[in-house]
Amino acid sequence: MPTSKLITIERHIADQQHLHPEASGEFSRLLRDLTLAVRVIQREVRRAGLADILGLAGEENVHGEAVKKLDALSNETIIRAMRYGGHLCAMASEESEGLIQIPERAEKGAYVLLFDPLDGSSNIDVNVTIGTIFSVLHRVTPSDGTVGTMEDLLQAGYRQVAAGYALYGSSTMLVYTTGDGVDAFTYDHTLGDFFLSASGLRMPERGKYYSINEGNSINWFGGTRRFVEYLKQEDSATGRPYSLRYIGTAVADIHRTLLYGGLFLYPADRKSPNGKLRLMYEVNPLAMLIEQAGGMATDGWSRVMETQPTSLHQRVPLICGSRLDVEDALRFLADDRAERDALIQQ
Ligand code: P6P
Repeated sequence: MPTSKLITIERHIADQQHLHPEASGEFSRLLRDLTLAVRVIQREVRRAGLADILGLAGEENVHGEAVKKLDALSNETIIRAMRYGGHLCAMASEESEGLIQIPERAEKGAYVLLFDPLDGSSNIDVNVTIGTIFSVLHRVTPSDGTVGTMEDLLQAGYRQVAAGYALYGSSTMLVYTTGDGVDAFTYDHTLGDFFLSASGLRMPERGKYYSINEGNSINWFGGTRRFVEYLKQEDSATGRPYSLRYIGTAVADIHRTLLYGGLFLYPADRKSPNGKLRLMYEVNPLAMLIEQAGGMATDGWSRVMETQPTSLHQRVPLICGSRLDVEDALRFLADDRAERDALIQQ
């Protein structure tokens, strides 16, 4: 929880490594390089308005979505910061169609990195919080210095060794887990470093917020509709009605959910039976953080990190947050399973 100690992220990473004498230090160096990339991205995000790098880069990403310049810049920054570090054998990004090769002359490491370089890019031009999301897995092919493969990337979320996000809001934060709880760091611009601001984040068992795009309600399955109506009913014994908070940047909505509890939902619906969010570099890392903070992360029916990936950019529904709130949601959404499965089998 809140900490009064003055600990930089570098010191924290070193301390955490010290707890694992068997660690080679490769993982620590990976996190250190990733932190550098976040420092560069946050600088560009902070000066976007001044540097006139807002607006479209004139490109389209793999999903046919207009790419804004900051997206492209963030993507390049992470790739440049990580590809020669010697920790990775492959990477994947929302902004890149396939596997991102580690250069031939670069040393190949034991990990793979998947990331969304700038989540919430539709909010860039209106100065609403955006973020970077990352997921780290250990390669499954032999760690023999060879390049990684799609098999190394397409692993279920429960196999992640680290996950986290950077949040470019009123302050810049870095929140991550290596499987031993969730720690949060806040950037001090005057010193140019991240300082530990909360250690061992735990979310409440139940919250008072729900977070969903009500504009999609016309497409919701019956169970989803009944659950949201349930949350809006007056019942002081169960703290209802809940309040709606929806920023439209998953990292920001999840950050609030981590701190205050409640629910974040991007459910399956009749128009998008697999939801919208991407499994590999949005849902899996966010789900690991939610679980590490004592919450639950599902696809509406089962633990989402059990999902066996079939492609880099596949979408998956996400219903996550405080344990008691998610359990309530699952009871309602059970009614939607058959209709949803019928749609995805078409
Ligand atoms: P909608 C941002 O584009 C994003 O991928 C997530 O960060 C966010 O939660 C979601 O899309 C918002 O989608 O359909 O509500 O605008």
